[in-house]
Formats: sequence, C-alpha cells, structure tokens
Amino acid sequence: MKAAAIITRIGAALLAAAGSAVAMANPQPWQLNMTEGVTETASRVYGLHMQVLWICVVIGVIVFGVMGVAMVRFRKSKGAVPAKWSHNTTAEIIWTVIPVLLLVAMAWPATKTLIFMADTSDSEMTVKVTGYQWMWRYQILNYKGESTSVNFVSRLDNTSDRTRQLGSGLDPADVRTGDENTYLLNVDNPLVLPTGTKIRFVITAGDVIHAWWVPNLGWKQDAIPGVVNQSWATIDKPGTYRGQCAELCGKDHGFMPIVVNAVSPQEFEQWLASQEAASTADATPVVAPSRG
Ligand SMILES: [Cu+2]
Repeated sequence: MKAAAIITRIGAALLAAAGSAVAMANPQPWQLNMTEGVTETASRVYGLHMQVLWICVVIGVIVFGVMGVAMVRFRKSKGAVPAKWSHNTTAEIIWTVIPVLLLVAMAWPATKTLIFMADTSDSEMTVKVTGYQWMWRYQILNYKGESTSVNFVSRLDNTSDRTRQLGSGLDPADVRTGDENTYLLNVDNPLVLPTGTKIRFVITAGDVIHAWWVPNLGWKQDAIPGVVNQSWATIDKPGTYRGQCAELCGKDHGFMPIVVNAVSPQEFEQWLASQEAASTADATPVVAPSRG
C-alpha cells in the first residue's frame, strides 16, 4: 500500500517534470533542435546555434575518425611501434591556428548578434515586466508615444493550480486546451502584444531574482530586484508563445508560466483600449497579495 503510494508520487513527479520540459520550449513531439522562434533575434540565435553545431560535428567526425583509424591500423597485434619524438613545431602551429580561426569565426557573428540584441532604440512601445513569488506583473508603460495605464498580474491558471495541489485527485493529463496538454502552461491573464512592432521590455523583480524567458522571442532576461534590465522583440507572426520563469526563485518557481498572445496591431489596440477602460473603472493594487 505504502509502496503503491510512493510509486504514484514518483509518477506524478515524472509527469510534472515532463510537463515543465514541454513548457521550456513549447516544442513539437520529437522536436530535438531548438526553436527557430518568431523574431529576428531568435532566427539569428538559431543560425548561430546551427553554425556552432556543424563546426562541432565536423571536428567530432575528424577527431574520432582519425582516432578510430589509428586504433585499428596501428594496433599492437599488427606490430605497430610507438613513435619516440616529443616535439613538432609545425603540428603545434596547426593545432593553435585552426582553433583560433574557428573561435573567431564563431565569436564574430555572435558578438554582432549580441550588439543587435542590446539595441533597444527606436522602440514603439515599452512593457515593464516585474517578477514576484510567484507571478508576473505586466505594465504597458507606453504605446506609440502615448503612456498607458494597463497594469495587471499574470498567474498560473486556476485549473492547473487546483490540479497541482497534493491530494487534489485531479489528473494533470486532463488539463487541456484543445488537443494540447496545457498543465502548468496556461495563465489567467496572458500578455497581449502586437506583431510587427518593436517592443522594448524593462525587466525587474519585487522580491528575489526571477528570469523572464519566452524561447520563441530568442532571449532570456534576468529579473533582479533593484535592477532594471532591458531587452526587445519585434514579433513576426501572430500566435501563442509560452515561457517560464528561468531562475530558481522559491518553492513555486515551476508554477509561474508566461503566455504571450501576439496579435495584429489592430487587435492589440482594441485590447489595449478595453484594458484601459477596465483599469480606470477598477484600479488594481500595484503590489499583488501573495498566495498562501
Ligand atoms: Cu520566478
């Protein structure tokens, strides 16, 4: 009886781990590679990743190929005699110059991408993201040069929250949105953003260090109390992009997902207007009450 209970607990933990792995990159079944994302930053990062991957593959094939040939052709049973020389200037120059060239070939485009990612100038809107234990606050500070009062908290959705409680008797496999299992992936209030708009994010935290990470945007940014970090994104395609807090921030670190709904600028403007109307009617407190 006790063993059965332990097995059930382990099963639930494995399922939760599988759920959070799904959440990390919002992948397709059997997707092994990283996402190409929906921003130029993401596709540049993907390109760099592929470049480095193929350099590693070529190095691996050459190194292990030479090693394999040496092991087979020059084995002791064939009468191979070890060489006695200990120094070869030509070999040392070759094995120094080639790695230096490879590192420069990787560092040059990577540095260019880092500079590109850091350039938040000419943004058309600003979103302030604040991490709390264990939720996100989103404030649309301005849009197309006008300040806005949109300010809301985004938490784990109610269905997942009820299901995750110990002894809830609810099955994580039953938490679904359409044909997708969205256990621990949905939030009550997603962040709505316009496509084709350069969005500047200012990111901070109200208690401990969190990190705001939506893989499809191509970057991850630390949310640190007392520090305002910046990042930006121009989202190319409408869609639902999921993410997670990516810095261990306490017991509910795994329960503060991120959902970005990217919509056309027209739809975004309608949403913004409805949010502004709601926020003037009912001012939300700036510091959200913590959940027990
Ligand atoms: Cu966190």
